[in-house]
Amino acid sequence: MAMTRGATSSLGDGQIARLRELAAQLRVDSIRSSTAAGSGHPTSSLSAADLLAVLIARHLRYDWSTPDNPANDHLIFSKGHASPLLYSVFKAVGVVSDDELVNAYRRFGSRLEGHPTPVLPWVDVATGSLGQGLPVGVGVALAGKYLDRAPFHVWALCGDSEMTEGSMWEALDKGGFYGLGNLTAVVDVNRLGQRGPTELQWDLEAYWRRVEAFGWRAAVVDGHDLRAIDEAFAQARQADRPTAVLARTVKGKGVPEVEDQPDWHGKPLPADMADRAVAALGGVRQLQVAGPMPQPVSPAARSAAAEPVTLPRYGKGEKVATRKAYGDALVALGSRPDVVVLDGEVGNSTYSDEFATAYPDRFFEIFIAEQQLVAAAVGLQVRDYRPFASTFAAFFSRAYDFVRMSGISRANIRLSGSHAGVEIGADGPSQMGLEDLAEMRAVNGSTVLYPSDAVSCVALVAEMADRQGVNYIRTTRGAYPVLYDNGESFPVGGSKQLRGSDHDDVTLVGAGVTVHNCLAAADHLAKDGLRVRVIDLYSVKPIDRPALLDAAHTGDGRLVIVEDHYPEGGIGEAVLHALAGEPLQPIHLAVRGLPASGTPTEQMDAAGIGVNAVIEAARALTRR
Ligand SMILES: Cc1ncc(C[n+]2csc(CCOP(=O)(O)OP(=O)(O)O)c2C)c(N)n1
Repeated sequence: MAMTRGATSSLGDGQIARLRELAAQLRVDSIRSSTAAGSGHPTSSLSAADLLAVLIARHLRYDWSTPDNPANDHLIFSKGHASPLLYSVFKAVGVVSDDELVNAYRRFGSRLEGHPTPVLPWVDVATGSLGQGLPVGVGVALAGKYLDRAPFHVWALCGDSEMTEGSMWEALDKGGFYGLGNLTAVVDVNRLGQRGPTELQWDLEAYWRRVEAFGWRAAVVDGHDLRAIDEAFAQARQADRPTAVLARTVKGKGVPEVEDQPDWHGKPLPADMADRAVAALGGVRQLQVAGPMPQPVSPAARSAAAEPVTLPRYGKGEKVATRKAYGDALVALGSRPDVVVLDGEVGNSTYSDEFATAYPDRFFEIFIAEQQLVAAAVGLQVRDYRPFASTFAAFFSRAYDFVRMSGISRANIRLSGSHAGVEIGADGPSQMGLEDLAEMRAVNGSTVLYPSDAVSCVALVAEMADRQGVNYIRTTRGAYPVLYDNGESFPVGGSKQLRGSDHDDVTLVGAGVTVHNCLAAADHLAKDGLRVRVIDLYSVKPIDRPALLDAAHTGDGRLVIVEDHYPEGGIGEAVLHALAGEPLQPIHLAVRGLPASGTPTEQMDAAGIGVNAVIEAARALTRR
């Protein structure tokens, strides 16, 4: 393991003195803001102050007056709890005032939230759930290297305890695989985590071996040696593979009373201690730093003109799986140069491989790394691409914290979960998405769609392309008849009435595969003389309350809701919530208990969501 010593850094003594002053200001402001707020993480900020001083003054190419300049570098605080340092950086570059920093940080209504979010125009994504910033940085760097082909660089500040998150190693793996020379992880190895020493403490050699094994360059530096940091960053920018700057630092550096002390994580300095520390650091400063500006770029991909999207067409009655229609729709959307597709090594099951064949330059195989799959999508949308990421519905649960944080990031992403429910049949419960609707419905600002046929599926995939927020579409493994005419519209928030009149006795509400069970049941019940309405609830969130209300009023509140999902948080609860306060006679058919293997029909019958169960439920309601 070789240490970067700073021997080739061009920094003269005057520049070093100015950087020292800047670092002192970042320390002073981190202390003042957190002490004034009465909360925050000053010691986590102090350890990285020298790293950030050198970065913003000398290496981060950023036009602070135009945060949406596509040529800007990206700065991601993966250790988002070091927000006092980030906001002190924003003061030092002149975009946040000293008054706001000290008097608004962590206060109610302030944009300087406890952990950074994109309400601040210089923040790409929300961080604070550790292990997310670097994986998102991989997505941003993928866009830079393969799509924009622009010279911007991505810098991610990471904590050393954060490095034990598996998602960080998913990011290191994919950063190495894709040769992301435009990505640098700056690891603040300050030996301490939240409750005490980290797993590797100051074993820099172990970090070095690990990151090199993942195909990264490792630069080991004393994280308080400004020349060494400068040299490491300069080399990182020139590298043809990603760099991890492994910086040996001291937590609380600059305040001897707390330096390298275990009990100071996440604690502001008391006022008297803060006063002493600020005085010892040379007092309050109002330095402004002007770092390097980006070179203008014209991103390659976006200069290509979009051709009109022509959605695939299907014959009514033809049996087509919605997962296949999803793949077909992606290919159609590929005429838009901003559409990109990511896969979790199941592209031949989700049919995203159709896009891979048609548009290999805009397809990213993330392999079996679902956290990185979602994070890469988030990173790509930072660069204004429209990512579609797909895997089995069940496996998004591995990445759920990334989906949750996407909601906080106000990220515009599109997720497709295939192989939903017991309908998948023989593979058994490990492969069945039975919780995904609940997971996705719970995300801030999400949209949840569940088409029953190929025509509605392609229409909804097209709708998703232009929607904001976290958009989820659930697809089915098996092939079922096409129900709709090509070109029919499926607005998000709507539903379709497939059977019924103004005088129905009972309404059957299904979505996805259970729509087909409802239709078969309705046809059977009609022979008994029952007037049955069938609603295809293809938009689970937002939900079509007027249509449900009308059904409830028409049928005296008699509703059979059928879903291939556990009862908690699925379609039944969505419908009942939408109709809260209405006089209802609902029967909620959902998967209860643990399925095993079998044919799709056996599975649905055993779970009590098959055709016979729907018929029985409707009869039970109308007999009352
Ligand atoms: C996923 C996740 N788990 C736990 C936490 C709680 N937490 C906040 S900071 C921290 C310690 C981080 O230590 P390190 O990465 O070494 O950063 P440092 O503060 O030492 O610079 C923990 C456990 C979190 N924010 N996110």
